[in-house]
Amino acid sequence: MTTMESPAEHASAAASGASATERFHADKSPFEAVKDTPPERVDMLAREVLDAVHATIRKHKVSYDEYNALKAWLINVGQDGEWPLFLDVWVEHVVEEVATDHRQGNKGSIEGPYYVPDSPELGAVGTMPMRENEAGTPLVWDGRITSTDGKPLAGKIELWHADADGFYSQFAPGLPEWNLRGSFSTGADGNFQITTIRPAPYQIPTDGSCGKLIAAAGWHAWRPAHLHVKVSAPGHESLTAQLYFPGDPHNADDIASAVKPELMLDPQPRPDGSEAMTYYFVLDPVGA
Ligand code: MBD
Ligand code: FE
Repeated sequence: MTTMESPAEHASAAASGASATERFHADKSPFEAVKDTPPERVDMLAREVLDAVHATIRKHKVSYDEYNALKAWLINVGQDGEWPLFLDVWVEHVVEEVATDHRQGNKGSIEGPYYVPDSPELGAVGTMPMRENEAGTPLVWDGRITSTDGKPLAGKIELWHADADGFYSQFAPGLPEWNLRGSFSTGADGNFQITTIRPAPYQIPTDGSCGKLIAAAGWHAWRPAHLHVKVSAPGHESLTAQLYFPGDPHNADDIASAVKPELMLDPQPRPDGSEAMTYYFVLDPVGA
């Protein structure tokens, strides 16, 4: 036994929620991007959301006790820092669907709360930062970035994923800062080869407010195992996606509703115990 803290013992909803909330504020200036939104649109969106809430209350005769429980729960979501988790799990998938509806190239999926920019640059062929003896089946992934017309693209893949215990670096304690986070840049041939390990299925924190809703509603908290990517190339729309593994019991009932058939991988076992796979990305030219 070592005395090093294991994330499993010390990970908490409040700690990962606080990190995700802090990360969101550090990366984005969300109000700047919508500062020219006309009041008519704000009025319409706010009114229709409130109308839907009112209709639900009337339809189901929501009581004062239920209203007060909701009020307390919403306050707690903020205190736990779980707004990024709540929104990305239960809302973002529809925003992503609307935003990428026009694309001819690769299907996308939600970003989720655990992206961190500026991960270590590893070239076109490289191994993800990981601990010595990192647990999990080694994965060797050959791929290419092309445009919708088939032309290879010099671009960049940012990859981040959970470890074999389902923990993300920078959001669970005890992990090296950039563990299983890396950036890969392709040359003009668009080709890359990434070595990493298979992540575990991910259970969203059960000890915070999102977990409380899940338990109270009798839902489960699982996302299937997944790799997160952001793929970009000059003159092309950048792609945010997740890739999934066949046979995962939660591919069909992802709590975040973020699985699409086009995002399924096909890893093949190799004699040395690792797995090999290919997955190609197709990006849409800007303004196409
Ligand atoms: C995750 O790892 C994730 O990808 C999403 C969308 C929500 C919670 C945790
Ligand atoms: Fe994830």
